[in-house]
Amino acid sequence: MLPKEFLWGGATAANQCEGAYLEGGKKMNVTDIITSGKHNVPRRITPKLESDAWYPNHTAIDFYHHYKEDIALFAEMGFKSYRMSIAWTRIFPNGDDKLPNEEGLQFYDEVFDECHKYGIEPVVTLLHYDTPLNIVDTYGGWTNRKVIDLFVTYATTVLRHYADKVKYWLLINEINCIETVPWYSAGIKNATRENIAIAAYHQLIACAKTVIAAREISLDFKMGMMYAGYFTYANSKDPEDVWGNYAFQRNHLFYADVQCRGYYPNYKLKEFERDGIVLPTVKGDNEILQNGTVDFISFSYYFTKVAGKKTDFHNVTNCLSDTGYVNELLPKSAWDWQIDAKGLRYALNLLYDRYQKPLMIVENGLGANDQFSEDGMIHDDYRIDYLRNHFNEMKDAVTLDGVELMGYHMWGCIDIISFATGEMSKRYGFIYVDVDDAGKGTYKRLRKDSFYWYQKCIASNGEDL
Ligand code: BGP
Repeated sequence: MLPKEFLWGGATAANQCEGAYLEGGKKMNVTDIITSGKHNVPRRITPKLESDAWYPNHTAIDFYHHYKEDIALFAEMGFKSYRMSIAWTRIFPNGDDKLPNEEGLQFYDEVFDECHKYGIEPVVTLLHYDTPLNIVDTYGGWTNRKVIDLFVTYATTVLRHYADKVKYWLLINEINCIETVPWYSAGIKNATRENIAIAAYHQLIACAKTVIAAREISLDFKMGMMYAGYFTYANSKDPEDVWGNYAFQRNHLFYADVQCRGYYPNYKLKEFERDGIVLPTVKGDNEILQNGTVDFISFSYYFTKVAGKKTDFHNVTNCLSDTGYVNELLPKSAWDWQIDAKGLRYALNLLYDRYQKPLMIVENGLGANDQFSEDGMIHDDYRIDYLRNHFNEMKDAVTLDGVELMGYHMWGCIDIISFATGEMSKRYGFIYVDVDDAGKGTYKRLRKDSFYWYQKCIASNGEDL
């Protein structure tokens, strides 16, 4: 049995659901200048908005105006928690404003009040791929140490303002993906090894400083890091592949190592030494890392990958793409993401064994090309099967392996913009939203079969699958 206080919920991100990209005082962030892509056509960063290009994050699913309806639907499913993010640019539109934007603070006050109306606990990500564009234009993004204090000012402002409404905070979404999506993660245009290492250093210091400040604001806060689940299997039993896989996976886990243990591990320092990368350390930084470790680890899990002697960690062009090898034993989604339910048990044990800290799944789910049946419904049995298989492995990790798991949040609990492709047609939700890849539609919401299945799952605390 899962613990009775298990947080069953769902997840979204501001930039992928809110829309209203210039409303309520908000200014642009790095996602607002990225065009839509397609399954195999990458999205484009356009420093100047192009009149004939489509920018899906500008409207998304208009959660900004539909949040009451959407949260009511989450409550109908029985959500205990809802993982969402605050857009930095709603609170400090330029990222460096002297005072916060009251309209932005008000918007999230209303969202959190709506959640609490139904007994839903918010789980709030402070930065989910949406660094203010002005931070990039004026400071050059996270390679500039100044951004540390700008982020800490933003973070402590919302931590203080929502202290009595939000207990669970996630620092930087998928912080290990700075290596592969540096623009989304850190507003880095020139993604050299050095720039990524420097920006990552500043983000890790910013996270630690935020945790230290959080302890002063409320002892009730639970501060979590957010790790992009890079869980890989060796491409063969060749020791070179086994080592290559180990090194690849550890390069991602490095970001969790620092946030959970409070220091840069030797294997990373030796790598930087070999590669002539000099970290921009400042006196006092080591103490900050040491004192700013997190309470729990949240992570995303979509797939496992395969890695080996030929996988070069620093040349993986997209955090969600293959590491060069496909596991032909596994089925794949319509977007070629390998489906591996057993891998979730492996992932939960790997993280728990390495850090002995409580875990929280804050992203998992199946992006699919949902279609209506003649009866006007969406019979997404494939999504129910995916979730049932993953929940069985998740329960085994808890009941058979003793993993401490705080909760589960299905990614895209309502259809939202795909991060990698900008499409709406890559649908994850329990709730269908009538918007197409060009932003056209009625924006009406519709319950899929999985909506009712998840309702029963939550009501039985994961027993009735
Ligand atoms: C993760 C991001 C999420 C979400 C997810 C699914 O990396 O943290 O924001 O988008 O990927 O990816 P996609 O939306 O491209 O299917």
